[in-house]
Amino acid sequence: MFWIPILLVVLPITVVDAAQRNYSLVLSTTSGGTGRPDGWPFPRPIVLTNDTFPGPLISAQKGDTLNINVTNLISSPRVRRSTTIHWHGIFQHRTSGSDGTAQVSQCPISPSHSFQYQFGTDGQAGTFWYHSHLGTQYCDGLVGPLVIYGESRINSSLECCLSLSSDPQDPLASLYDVDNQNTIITIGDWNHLPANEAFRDTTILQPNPDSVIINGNGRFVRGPEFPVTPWPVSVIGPVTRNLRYRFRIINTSCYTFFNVSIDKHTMTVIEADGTEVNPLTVDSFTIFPGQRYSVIVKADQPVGNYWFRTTPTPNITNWDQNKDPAVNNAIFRYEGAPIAEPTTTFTPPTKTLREWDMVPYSSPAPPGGTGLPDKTFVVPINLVNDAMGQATIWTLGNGSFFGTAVPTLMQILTGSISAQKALGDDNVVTIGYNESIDLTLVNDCDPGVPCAIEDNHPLHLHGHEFAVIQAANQPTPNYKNPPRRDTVAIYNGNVTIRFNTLNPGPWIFHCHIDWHLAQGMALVFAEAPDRIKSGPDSVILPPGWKELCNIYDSLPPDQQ
Ligand SMILES: [Cu+2]
Repeated sequence: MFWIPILLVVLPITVVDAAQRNYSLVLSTTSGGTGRPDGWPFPRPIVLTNDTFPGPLISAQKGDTLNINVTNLISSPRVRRSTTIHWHGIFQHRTSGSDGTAQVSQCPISPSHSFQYQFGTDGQAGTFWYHSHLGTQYCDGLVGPLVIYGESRINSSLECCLSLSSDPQDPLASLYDVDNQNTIITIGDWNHLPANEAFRDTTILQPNPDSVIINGNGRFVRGPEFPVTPWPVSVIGPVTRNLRYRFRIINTSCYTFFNVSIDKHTMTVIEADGTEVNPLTVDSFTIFPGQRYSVIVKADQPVGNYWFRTTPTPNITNWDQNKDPAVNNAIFRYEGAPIAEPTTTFTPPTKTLREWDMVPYSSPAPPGGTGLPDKTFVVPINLVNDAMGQATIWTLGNGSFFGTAVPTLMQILTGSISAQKALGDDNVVTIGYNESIDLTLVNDCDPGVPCAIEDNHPLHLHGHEFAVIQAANQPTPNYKNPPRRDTVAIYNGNVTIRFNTLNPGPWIFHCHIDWHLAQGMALVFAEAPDRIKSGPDSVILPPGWKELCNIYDSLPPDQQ
């Protein structure tokens, strides 16, 4: 018998400080013939970030600080000229001034001006995104992915990290081989008119989108009026046979939700909205605006092309998918497959993700605990008309929120919103420190019949993740190990969520259908206002934050 010497492998453990990650984003608008991501023959202006739509990947390692300089060179008069950028899902502890929400956490960045967002990522890791939070400007293209990878990559340069095959610090890393820039998928909807023109008639609830855009590209329905040559559709991959891919999927839509599936492949869900979950294998899932999922897909089918399907609701194009399946979908391509469109057909799913089946991988108890909450708010959603009958207005809770001339954060810092402030007609709700809060979200659907499409609202809370104690249509509440996320859909049923108030700041809670937000479907929690002003949780403002308002307020309306 041979004795095999045991080789002791000692892994080096390096403790390093979190890095400062510096980014520069320059915003501009397309001109000429480039503004047609779906082949529609009439170009329109698109807001570009560093000359691309969607914007470039911003990535960091867990614990890093991000310093993101935004320069506003948006010049088209057909889109909103000023801007803000929100970092969706980032808690912004002590940095609510960098949350990027117009008239809540800052005044907008005026044309030809810059502002640097500065925020830590604390213990967060996962899939996030960024988008304009001024008016309906993100519908004009200001969207992009933001990914925070695990801490073991801290020593590496960014170039190195993006080519790493997987994240060794991720507790679920053994489940996948590839997780990089090419496995991030943004799915959005698109209008052939700029947002302000598409939604000029505010008596409608929202404009209908014209096409589905995957990673910035899609195909408009060709018809007899516009016989353009087939527009190229996005390609996911090429994937290498037998490797396992972590796809990070982000819904950047202004209205549309999608049923996602890949012909002949299953998907194992491991993350929702920045929280890893116990792996759950499904063959389709629904993703609402603002939400993210990480799914692992094993390339275990014969080399070829398969449809990556993102079936939209509403049915944007009234399109028979058998006629031109490239409408709405992307190509999932294997290495070695011909450069051709797939011929695979749709198989109805047998296992669709149910939101309440997701269990957080670590710390499964809800923020705020498993017992009774300190406070419960019933938050009804209603549709009303304005006094003149000239606009539809949504209410969330006791009223609507349209922003105030002085941002909520500035009002708190100057003392005009105190801890004692009662809920007023401005729809700002003061909440205390270290409370567990349940929100019962009550939809506006007619009883006894399925909700209308526009009555399904993905609601997003800034500054927090929350537990979904009872998802829409979930038979019984789960106080023990409910899913945690930052955007939840009221979808054919009421929803109860729970969060705790350990993050002082003004946090907007709003519908992520951007058209509904523009029509007032929002409220603002002024969380522990006294602690925003002073003490260990007090806000640290980026340079130039206060000056934003003076510059913006002096602009003529067409520059705002
Ligand atoms: Cu809504």
